[in-house]
Amino acid sequence: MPQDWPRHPEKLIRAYREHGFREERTLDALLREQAERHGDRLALVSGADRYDYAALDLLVDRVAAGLAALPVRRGERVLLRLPNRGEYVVALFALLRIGAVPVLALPSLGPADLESLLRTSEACAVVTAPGRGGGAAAAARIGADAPSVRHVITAGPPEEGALPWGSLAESAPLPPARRADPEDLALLLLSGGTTGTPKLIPRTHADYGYNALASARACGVDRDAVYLAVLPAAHNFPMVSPGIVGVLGSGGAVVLGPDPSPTTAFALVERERATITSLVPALVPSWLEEAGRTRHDLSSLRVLQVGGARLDEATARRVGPVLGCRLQQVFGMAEGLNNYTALDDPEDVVCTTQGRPLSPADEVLVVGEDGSPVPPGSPGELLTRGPYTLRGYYRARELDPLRFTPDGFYRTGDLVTRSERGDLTVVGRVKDQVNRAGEKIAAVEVEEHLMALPGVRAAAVLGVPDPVLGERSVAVLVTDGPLPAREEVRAAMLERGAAPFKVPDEVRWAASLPLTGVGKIDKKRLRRDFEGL
Ligand code: OOB
Repeated sequence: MPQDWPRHPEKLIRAYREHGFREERTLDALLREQAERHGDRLALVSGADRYDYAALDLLVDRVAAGLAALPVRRGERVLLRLPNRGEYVVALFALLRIGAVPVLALPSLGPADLESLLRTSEACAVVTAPGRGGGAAAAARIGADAPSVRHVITAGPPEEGALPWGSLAESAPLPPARRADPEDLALLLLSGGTTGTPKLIPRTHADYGYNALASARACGVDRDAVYLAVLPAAHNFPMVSPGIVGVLGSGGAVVLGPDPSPTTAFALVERERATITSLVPALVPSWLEEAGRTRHDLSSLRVLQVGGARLDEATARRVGPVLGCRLQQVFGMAEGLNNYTALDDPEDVVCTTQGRPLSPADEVLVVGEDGSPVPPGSPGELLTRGPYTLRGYYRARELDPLRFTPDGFYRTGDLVTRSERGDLTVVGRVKDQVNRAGEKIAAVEVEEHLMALPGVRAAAVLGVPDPVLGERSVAVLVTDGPLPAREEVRAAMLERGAAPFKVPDEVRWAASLPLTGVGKIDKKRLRRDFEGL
């Protein structure tokens, strides 16, 4: 059988382990250890539910037993499509505890994405719950239709053919099972992607745990931290940078916010005395505005992490004075590499760069178009290799030569500059992607949907600067008849199962699209032609 995913070379893993660059415990053991050490400390808050470490660990044990009884077996994949609710954290650790592999799906994904994830992962179960966008019933139906899926579990209103979440938690806790090997596959994350179908990122206990705990150290997170998670919890940023896993692994408390609006979040900051939270740049202006008029006490907040997309300098400079806390820029990727500005970096570094790699073992190269390194300060593509960066996607070996160098560096597709002292600044992108308010959209995926519209002869999708979203997506269409209105495009794309956030924000007409010498759409020229959009 072909290998599902390429590991780091054995020798390198040994070297990383020797130097403490791989976590030696499984992810669920991190939680268990905290429960044994101080079971009565607060671990998780979700709405009116509060769990100390002992209660959370026991619930994880019960749900693990319930899942094992279905059965969900060691090594089998399970799609989690859950909003920021307690069930997400419990299901995640319960699956890890029985050695099953959670596939983390953001609730904003469309039916087509879910189908593709289920096909690639051959998941045996789906766990879903209604969130802000609803969609749990649709996810349950998709799960029920997928050939690999044997069980659909819903933490919402009863669904025909679905098991209620509550029935899982009624099981007696499992007897201690054989421990998973930390070098085993722990979970699968969704790549932002540049291809038509979503790619899955394999992460092991050893690399994900190291990512989370080393991040906790870099971010000053310890047992006194109270982390407010307002971004969708299945995203890598609120998971391990240091996020839910880093905070629980350090004995701190995680507060799940149901939505990222400042009014909801500020009430939670005050009520739970939150010390750290993380946002994408598109949310920062509304937080700053609301901070000016809120009556909530935000004095507990020590760190605001911002990442996922470019933060402009003017907004960055307002964070400290307005919110009364430190800004930390985070430039990360689900594929691995995390960069942070340090909490004690000079103001200029914090406000104008995206920081430095987390680990001394992270190798970064900034290369020009010919693949050779550029001098400090010059832009080039960021390549990286290290103890927690993937060596290849899951069941997509055909991508290896495109996305990795022969010696194992991951091609991030990000254009960066590196200063003399090693700080990275993201200045652009060579990958064909739109970064819309931190959500990544593969241009080619949207173009495929657009090409299916009647009368569309050619389609190109561009990300153009936007004051609110950072970037908005613009579709440029060559059509036989009249240009379809955005609403028509939206209806057609949703009909085809696309996620709503992937629908272009604007639809434009062109007589033709410029082509490169090899006949591909010349997006650089197209962008120039549409300058001032
Ligand atoms: C995070 O992860 P992904 O996988 O959704 O997206 C990764 C991509 C990067 O390759 C880069 O293009 C962009 O998102 N990005 C940034 C950025 N942080 C990420 N671009 C500019 N400035 C930044 N600060 O987005 C992610 C994962 C872990 C922590 C934080 C973000």
